[in-house]
Amino acid sequence: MQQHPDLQLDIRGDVAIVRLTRAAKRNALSDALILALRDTFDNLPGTVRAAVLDGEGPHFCAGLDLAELKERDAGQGMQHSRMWHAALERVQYGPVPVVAALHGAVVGGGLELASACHIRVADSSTFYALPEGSRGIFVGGGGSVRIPKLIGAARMTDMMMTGRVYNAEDGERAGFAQYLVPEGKAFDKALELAERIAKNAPLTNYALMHALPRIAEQPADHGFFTEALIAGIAQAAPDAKERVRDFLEGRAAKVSKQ
Ligand code: 1HE
Repeated sequence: MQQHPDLQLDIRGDVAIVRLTRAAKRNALSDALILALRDTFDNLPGTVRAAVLDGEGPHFCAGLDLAELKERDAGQGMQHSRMWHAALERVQYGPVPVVAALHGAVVGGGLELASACHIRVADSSTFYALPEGSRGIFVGGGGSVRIPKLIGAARMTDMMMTGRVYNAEDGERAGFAQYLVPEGKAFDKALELAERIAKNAPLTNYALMHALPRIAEQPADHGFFTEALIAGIAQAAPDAKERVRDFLEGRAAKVSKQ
């Protein structure tokens, strides 16, 4: 696979570290970079069990590369949005769970990218905004589907209508991130979590990535049925039987207060 100059892939054991390396442009996402993200998640080595997504420099991502926002007709605009959808779909429903390490600006398409990840770790420098509202455009990278699931449609409406910016603390309370850490510590925490996630039974991670969000969209009756199917599949795996035996025979860690 041809590596894009603004995207770096490092493999550390069973964790892939995917880093946006366009700090001079605040990691703004050009079309080529979006396609490189798609290809990277599509082609992760089979040994990888989890990934960290990070951004070089003081900001995670400034969103769409506004320099490329040229005159498009309605059809081209729709196709452009669909290209983002396809790429971020490979992040959310790709081969492995993705932990985003957030810092500085997580704005516009950068927030859409972060919301396609499974876990978000934010350091105290993080801020969240959707400047599309004031740029006369709309989200196009799946933000209207994913962001309300994190913070609710009312907060997203407010952000886009009024230009409201959430700081790291308010953002964590609102639901953007599951973890809030001191400045400069997001990557370390994200890597620690990814290494922990990589040790899970692959089928459990698969169920969390692929079944849980779909069950959450289903009517309750369908959801219960889908849950039963995936629960049956997961517990039948030899890996699950071994892990339960390890606990019963005193070889596995108990659940304990952190
Ligand atoms: C960019 C971009 C960009 C920076 N596209 N070039 N996103 C936005 O509307 C956010 C626009 N960016 C900003 O508000 C600020 O740049 C930041 C708050 C992210 C960072 O501020 P700062 O002071 O650290 O950096 P800067 O001086 O503003 O930017 C440094 C350089 O990056 C500068 O270029 P230079 O050649 O003058 O050095 C900026 O022009 C450039 N830059 N952000 C292009 N976004 C699927 S649809 C999604 C729709 C959206 O994402 S819309 C929201 C776009």
